[in-house]
Amino acid sequence: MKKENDPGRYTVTAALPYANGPLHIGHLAGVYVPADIYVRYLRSKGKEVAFICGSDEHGVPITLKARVEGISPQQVVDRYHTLIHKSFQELDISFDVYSRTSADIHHETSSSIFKSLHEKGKLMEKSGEQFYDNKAGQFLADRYITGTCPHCGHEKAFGDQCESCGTSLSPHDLINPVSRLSGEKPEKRNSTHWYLPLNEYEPWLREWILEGHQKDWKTNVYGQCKSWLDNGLNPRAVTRDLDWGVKVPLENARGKVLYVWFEAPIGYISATRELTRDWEKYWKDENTKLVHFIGKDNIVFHCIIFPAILKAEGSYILPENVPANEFLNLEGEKISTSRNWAVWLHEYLEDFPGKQDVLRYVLTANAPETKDNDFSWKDFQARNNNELVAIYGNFVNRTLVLTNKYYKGTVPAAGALSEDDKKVLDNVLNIPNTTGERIEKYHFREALQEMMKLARTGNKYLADNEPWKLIKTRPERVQTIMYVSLQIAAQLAHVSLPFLPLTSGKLQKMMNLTEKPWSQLNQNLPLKEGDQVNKATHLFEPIDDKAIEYQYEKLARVKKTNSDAEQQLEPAKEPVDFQDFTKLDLRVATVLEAKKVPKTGKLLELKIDTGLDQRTVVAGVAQSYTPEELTGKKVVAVTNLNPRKIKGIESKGMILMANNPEGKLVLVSPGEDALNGAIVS
Ligand code: B3M
Ligand code: ZN
Repeated sequence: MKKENDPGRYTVTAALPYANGPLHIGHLAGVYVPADIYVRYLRSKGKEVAFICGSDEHGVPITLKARVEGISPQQVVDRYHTLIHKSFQELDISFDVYSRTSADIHHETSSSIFKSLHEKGKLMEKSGEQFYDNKAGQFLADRYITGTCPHCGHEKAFGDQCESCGTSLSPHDLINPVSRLSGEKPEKRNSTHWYLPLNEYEPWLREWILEGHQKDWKTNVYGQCKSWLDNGLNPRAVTRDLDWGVKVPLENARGKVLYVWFEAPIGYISATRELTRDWEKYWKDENTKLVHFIGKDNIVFHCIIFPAILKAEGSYILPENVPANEFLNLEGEKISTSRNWAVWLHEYLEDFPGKQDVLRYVLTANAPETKDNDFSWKDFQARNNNELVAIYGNFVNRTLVLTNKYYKGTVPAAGALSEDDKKVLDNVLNIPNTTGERIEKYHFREALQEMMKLARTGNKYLADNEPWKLIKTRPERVQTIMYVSLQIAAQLAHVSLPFLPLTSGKLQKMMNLTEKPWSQLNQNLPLKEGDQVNKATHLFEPIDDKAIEYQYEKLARVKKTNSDAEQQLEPAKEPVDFQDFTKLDLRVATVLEAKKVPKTGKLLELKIDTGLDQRTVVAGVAQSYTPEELTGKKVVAVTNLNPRKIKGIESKGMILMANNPEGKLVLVSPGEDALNGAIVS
């Protein structure tokens, strides 16, 4: 049952964010901004679209967070569901429904799909050993357990996945498993679970993906699927011994819930049911095209496990495409919620009010479509100032200001078009096609570049033709120039819609345009002689260095907090009497000379002036200071230690040092005006 290439109806889903933290730019660039561009484009083409999302509110990350904060899982998800939903609305991501998996309709939908699979004999019941934490009195599913990854040796791999090498794991794979609840080695207890025999779907999956989608799925997506299939599929447990989640709807399943990755994707269906009674056409009609927007860590769940569930159930359509993105880094480092290394959407919206489109623009221009990519505040500023302000904004502003000045806002007659004018106008009609083609291929970066080509064309056209110089001498030519420029600006308003919805709306208003179906954008020029445009207001404004420095300061504070927390402090020492402390003779001294101790990488031989005498001290600081750097420095020396021979040199004392965050030694310095020989106490 092959679908026609361009069906009339689309179900577009965006990964359900975990309600255990706020949204950050990585989520936006990977999933929500591209999905929103795609959907706005489809709507503009007149397609019937259901754009589906909601919060993923089950799973161990949420119960662990609740435990750490001493609140209930429901309180955790209520807090973040509200925050996430609000941020999405402010960024103008145009979901048709934003639901949540703690909603009754989701519990009902997911348990009925489980029941249906169970009744059709599609699940296997199997009992086996599971890890159990005796102290905490509970089974340890997935992320409740950590240990060493058998593939890469990472010591903090989780029971479901190693975040270092990305391998998906089961708790039994971990070397030296430890409970995250008690920190103790868990014991094993018997427990019964329900499994989806994925291995039985392997031949079908191979045919459907490897043969059916080799051409149209992205290489990163196809590659991951192939490697899963080539490694062979095993039955997957779809239930867990937990109390937070969708209860397993069977008599003999007390204290068990559906595995979060079994029910969360069903959340797309539940949300569609919440949206409309007529939901089945979005999930059961062969003429509907289902597209999942996700990040690369979710590929296997959306391309293998969820399709197998849908196939087993039998009445649902399967995804046509799963355009997963790679990851976005921040200033060269992996974005991390736990390390607070992120640009949080709710903070961005506070720090840059009204600049939603700037973020959408930068994240699309930099989207990690084929490889991991980097976000930096410098680049953010440059793209705003040099592209949005200097090209797009500048062009539109000049065009409207001049039209108002010369013609009181009325679109002039085209007059005699030069070859160059004609070429530019051809471009105006052609760019909706080239932009749309790229969106349909999920090449959003390129699509954005096409849109920007139009702005660049306009900017260059005005600069080359300089109507302000000709207005006195060749007023007719200026009419033509302004006519052409106005067509470019108006088309820009239309073509920007999927990428920069707020800007597109503003510009349409400024130019008295009404939204036009995408398929008509290439038919006629957007304006006619005599149409009226309004006064210009600025679409974008420059972002100054201060605003960017503020963001860098924020990141520096995060770095500092993390490095303080990571410094492994030695345990406190046993108490001593004051008497014992005073036995040490600590004095201010000056380093007179310093030289390397031959054949050692670490040692310097120092000659110091202690006020009492000049003496030799050997210090292990050669990896932190050069001899030149130390010479002349004031130091604190312990002067009454018994002499020790080090590498044949008699060392009479030591100088005080401490570690810095990079693990280098720094002098404990008494200050330049301290006197040699003064007692340090
Ligand atoms: N909650 C998102 C994540 O891995 C995960 C997606 C579920 S989609 C059904 O961050
Ligand atoms: Zn690993």
